[in-house]
Amino acid sequence: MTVEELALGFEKLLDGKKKVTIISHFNPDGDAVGSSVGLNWFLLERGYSSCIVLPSAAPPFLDFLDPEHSIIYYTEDKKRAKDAVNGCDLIVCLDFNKPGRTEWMSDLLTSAKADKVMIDHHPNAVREGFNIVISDEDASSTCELLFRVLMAFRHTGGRASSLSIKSLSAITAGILTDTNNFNNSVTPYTFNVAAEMLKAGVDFDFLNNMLFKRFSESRMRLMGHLLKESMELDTGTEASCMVLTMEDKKNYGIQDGDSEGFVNLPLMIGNIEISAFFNETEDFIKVSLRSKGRISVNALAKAYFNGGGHERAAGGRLYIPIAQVRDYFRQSLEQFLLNNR
Ligand SMILES: [Mn+2]
Repeated sequence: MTVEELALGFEKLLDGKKKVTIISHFNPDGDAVGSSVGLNWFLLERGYSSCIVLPSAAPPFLDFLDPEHSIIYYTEDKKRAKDAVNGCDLIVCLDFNKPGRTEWMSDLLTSAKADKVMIDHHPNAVREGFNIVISDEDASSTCELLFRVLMAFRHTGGRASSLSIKSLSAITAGILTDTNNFNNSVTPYTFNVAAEMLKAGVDFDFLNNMLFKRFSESRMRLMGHLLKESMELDTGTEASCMVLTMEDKKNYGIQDGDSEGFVNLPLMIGNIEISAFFNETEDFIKVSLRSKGRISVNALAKAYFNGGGHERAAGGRLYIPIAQVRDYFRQSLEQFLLNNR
């Protein structure tokens, strides 16, 4: 079935529902928050009692998408989160392909009695337990896919202007962050959507400033430190390896979300094809992998880093001492390149 046909099924399923709860993934990013907020406004404006539940906090730079602080974070208010998930008649899951991506909310989500819809752009969506799964790997972002879905609704008649600016802005924010400002995963349709957003009055200057130009001085200094002291390049495997330790974070006084985007920097170097970024936390090492396209970091993350994602952007976790990370990465990558020639 096409996205448009599935969208009509979703619209029909919405008919007769009153309470909708929107859920996105653990460690929510711009696409997760943008799609959730965009759909939430769409539903609220059409008379639904709708709310958003996220498993964990969003990074502070996304605060502007939720100025009224209406998002329920499971980590902050378990009771309200549980009531919202158990007390609704429809759950819409955005920007994740399996319940496990909600971490500690996974059981809550799977055992909830409500009808369930998934809208997502990650590969290999798990369909079990969902009434409708709208999954499109070719979409740049869940926000782009959500927009396509809403435009297919009879109710909107394919007019972007039938959505409020609040809704359109949030959706645009997710497209901008997931494509890194139209740098990756874009298709002709992505630019069609951008054109529609502009025509409808979305303020791109404002979004650009809010999303990409509000970093702290300490984050910038830390970036310099990592590029100078931590980034190691291997011309053989054409890979870069960068490690952010807890000590670095303490020294520079930065929060966890502040290192967002660091992994993309080494790919600006001509002969670097893969970039790996390791972020030490209390419980594990957070792994981010990026590729210019020749090598699938999704497969690499699955094989060696307890994770997955997209062809060019993936992530995972390691449970080894931080001092062993560089060796582990080098060995895994060499093995992977041997196996995937
Ligand atoms: Mn996404």
